[in-house]
Amino acid sequence: MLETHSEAELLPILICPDPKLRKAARAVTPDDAEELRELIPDMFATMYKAPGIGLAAPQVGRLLRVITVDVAPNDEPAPIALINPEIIAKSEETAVHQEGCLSVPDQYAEVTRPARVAVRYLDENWTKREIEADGLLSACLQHEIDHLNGVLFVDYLTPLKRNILLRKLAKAQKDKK
Ligand code: K2U
Ligand code: ZN
Repeated sequence: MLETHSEAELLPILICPDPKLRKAARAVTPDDAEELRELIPDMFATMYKAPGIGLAAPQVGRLLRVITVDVAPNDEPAPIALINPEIIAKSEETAVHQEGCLSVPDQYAEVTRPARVAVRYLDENWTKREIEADGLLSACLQHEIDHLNGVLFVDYLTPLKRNILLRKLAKAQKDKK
């Protein structure tokens, strides 16, 4: 029987300092529709398995401007796929969140970002949407959109803190081998 739908598969997550994490991703075009039909479910499966509350395509080696988030407010799953997301407004007010990153495993640090953002994007049905976010969703959207521009949360730390964190990561990666 012809397989009409393939199960989502888990994708390998690139680990810092993989150079691909530092490249800017290109905008998605309608020509990418076919590839996205597989990539988006694969990104959700990979994100939930990690577990994570967000994932950006460059983290699984695809330099496309696509992110998936699910900050699961009060544990109700709330999966959102955002294609070509753009921050179109951000608050003056800032907020501090403890951030982690699936590409910087087991390292956490406080990051200060605008408290609220408005994001314009295309959803997986290519419908133009706009969301306003605060709290963890706001931090997560900014964190994932940073990934599309080759920016990692460690870039917001002081050079001293960043070096300590990246040295701990490198040691942990070596000890795993
Ligand atoms: O690597 C990623 O992009 C997933 C990030 C998402 C995140 C963004 C902002 C603040 C926290 C996390 C995480 O690794 S997902 C794991 C996680 C979940 C909740 C809090 C901290 C880390
Ligand atoms: Zn990340």
